[in-house]
Amino acid sequence: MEPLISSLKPELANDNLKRIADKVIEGIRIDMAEGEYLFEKADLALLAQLANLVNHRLNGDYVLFNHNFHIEPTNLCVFNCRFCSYHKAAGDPESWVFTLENIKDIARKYQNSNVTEVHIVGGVHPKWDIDYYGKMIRAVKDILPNIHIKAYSAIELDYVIRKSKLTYAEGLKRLKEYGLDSIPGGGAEIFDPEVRAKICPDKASGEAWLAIHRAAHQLGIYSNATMLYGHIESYKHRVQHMEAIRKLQDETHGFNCFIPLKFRAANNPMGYLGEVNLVEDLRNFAVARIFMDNIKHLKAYWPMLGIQNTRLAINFGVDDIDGTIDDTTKIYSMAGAEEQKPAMTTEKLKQLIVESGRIPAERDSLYNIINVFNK
Ligand code: V47
Repeated sequence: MEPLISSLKPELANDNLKRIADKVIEGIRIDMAEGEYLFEKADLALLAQLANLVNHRLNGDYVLFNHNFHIEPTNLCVFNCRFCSYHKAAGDPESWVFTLENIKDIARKYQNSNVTEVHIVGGVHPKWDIDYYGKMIRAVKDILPNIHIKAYSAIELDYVIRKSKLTYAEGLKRLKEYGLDSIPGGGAEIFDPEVRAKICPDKASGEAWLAIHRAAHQLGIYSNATMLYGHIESYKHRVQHMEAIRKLQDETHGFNCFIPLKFRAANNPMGYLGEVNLVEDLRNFAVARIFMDNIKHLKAYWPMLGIQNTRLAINFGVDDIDGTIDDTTKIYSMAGAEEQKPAMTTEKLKQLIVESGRIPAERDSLYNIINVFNK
């Protein structure tokens, strides 16, 4: 059901908010100053109404999920992101490096299952070259020939492609030949160079992240975009970040979804900052939904947000809650997310969506709906 936004309009005492709300209701894009204004001044109820309206126009009552698992090939990393709880030095008892055989063993667990996607992402190993990254893809496809491979953040790609002395287009083309299907959204963090200098000083810049995704889209490789929020960034930084992604999407139409990722504070050098509260999470989802008018899907990644909060986020513009995941990611459990062993059965995912008053639908990795669960 279309939200009753008209009933809210006369109650807005603030003229600026009224003007912004009118634009959203009329389907007109809001600009950066208006995005910032929503972050600063709009109350939760208005944001929910507007975000629901935008989402409903794009996605109706469907909330999507898929059947996926993760492979995290290593947590060794040449970079030192200060928010990271996951990377370890070589020799640390908590470090790991998978061989191609290890990767095949993981893939074998999903033979005869209903998974349609594997998400491969990890630390940036100092020694691996582009062909090793390709061989990891091929190892999975040898065992699961029909699986969609969403692999490697722009940070891994930037490092290994440059190391292999290739252009982004050449490197991506090579990985596509090995079987790469799409690219996850990791590594975007906040694009602003001053923020980046403080939270992830030594890794690829925002421009490099955008250039990798542009090159991928030009080769017909779809991708996702993320934003790490709730640390030292300001609302302006969030809006600038979203604007850069919105602009690239106008140019390429290659982003499938936008994924705000809440900074989690356990076991990392930025932990002293603490974490933003749930209201801030919901406000952030809503503004993202309103601002990113050209990206159809907004994902809440439930292992990061927690199951109860994901249920709430569905009423703040979220239409995608990722997948079953099956206990295969450590990035968030090591950073203190409450789902220590992230796995959800299809039944639980469906129940979560139904309890939010929406219709669960299983999607594939390119967001085609495969199954609708009406009852
Ligand atoms: O880039 C790392 C984030 C990202 C912390 O594309 C942290 O479908 C919070 O990008 N607190 C990697 N966040 C994960 C990622 C992702 C996840 C799910 C789905 C998709 C997709 C992509 O995780 C990193 C960083 O932004 N991260 N440490 C932390 N302490």
